[in-house]
Amino acid sequence: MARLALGAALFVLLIAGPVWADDAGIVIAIKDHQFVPSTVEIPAGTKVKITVRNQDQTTSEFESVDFHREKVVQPGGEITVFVGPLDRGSYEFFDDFHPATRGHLIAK
Ligand SMILES: [Cu+2]
Repeated sequence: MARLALGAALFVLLIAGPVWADDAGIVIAIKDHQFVPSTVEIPAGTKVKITVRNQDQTTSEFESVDFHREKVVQPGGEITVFVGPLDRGSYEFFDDFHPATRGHLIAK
């Protein structure tokens, strides 16, 4: 039984491993109208998957003029966007429905 489970786990690792490496990305929560974390470092020159989870009771819109993304996030819901490859620098994002809620991607 244990050997079977280990075998299954190894199999999952083998088929899913590379996907995790490419696909894990970054998770940002929206909580009490703050991005958590509000500053996120990403590698420059690489396409990055960003998951935004809205933990508030209000609808948000994850938006960035700097990296040209805009997506509504329902209360309790999540969205994913792919960003980049970006040059080194700081890129602002915000909640378009609560514009005081802001954060930055730092590509380095
Ligand atoms: Cu918008």
